[in-house]
Amino acid sequence: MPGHFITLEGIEGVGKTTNLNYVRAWLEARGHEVVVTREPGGTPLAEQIRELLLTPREEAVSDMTELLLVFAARAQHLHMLIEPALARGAWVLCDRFTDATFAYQGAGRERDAAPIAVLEELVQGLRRPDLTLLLDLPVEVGLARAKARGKPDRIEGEKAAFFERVRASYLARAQQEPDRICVIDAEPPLAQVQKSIDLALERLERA
Ligand code: Z5A
Repeated sequence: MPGHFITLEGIEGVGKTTNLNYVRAWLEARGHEVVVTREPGGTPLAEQIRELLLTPREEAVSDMTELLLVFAARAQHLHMLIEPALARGAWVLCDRFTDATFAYQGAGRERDAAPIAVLEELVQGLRRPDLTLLLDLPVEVGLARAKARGKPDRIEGEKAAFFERVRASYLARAQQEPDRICVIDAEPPLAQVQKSIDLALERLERA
């Protein structure tokens, strides 16, 4: 039986890493093989591309360069890790995926979504997540949480308006695809956030 593909999304500071570990434990306790990974990254080559993307640098990075690097990493990640894991029946748990590209390289950078949709088709074919947990927070709360963590990367250095566009894009996508994208209020204490996550996982397990 083919596996399941779950992604976690949201602006900085929403608690993706924290909740990814929670989802992993939830699935493993039910006897599933879980593969935890992230984007950009997930294989040695894709992790090198992540470094290129996120390291602050003096040379300006064009929006198209950024977009193509994201999809180059994704092509490698799908080929080497995600597709083989799903084929053997594992549950793949990925910290960010293509919703992030629409949100950051599209809305954040104020670029047309059409080329992103073309690359999505080219790189992924029909592959889409079965479930996306969209952790949602007001931007100022997320940025305050992220700031407490230390030095920002190249994208984290963007202004609040950039993250407002990113958040709005995520929420708009959730409205367009309510069966796949489950919006989780990430502001309450963790235990409450995780109760909402439980419900979404139970629904997917039953499906
Ligand atoms: N990017 C892109 O541009 N295009 C793409 O297509 C893709 C990615 C795939 C790296 O992502 C960058 O890549 C990202 C977008 C870009 N750039 N930025 N900026 P990342 O996912 O690796 O980076 P991140 O957004 O900084 O994620 P993170 O490290 O996983 O952080 P997080 O989501 O904020 O999670 P956290 O570390 O678990 O939580 C942050 C803090 O909040 C931490 O101290 C927690 O203890 C705390 N926390 C969590 N939940 C709560 C609750 N409920 N209450 C109180 N405190 C909490």
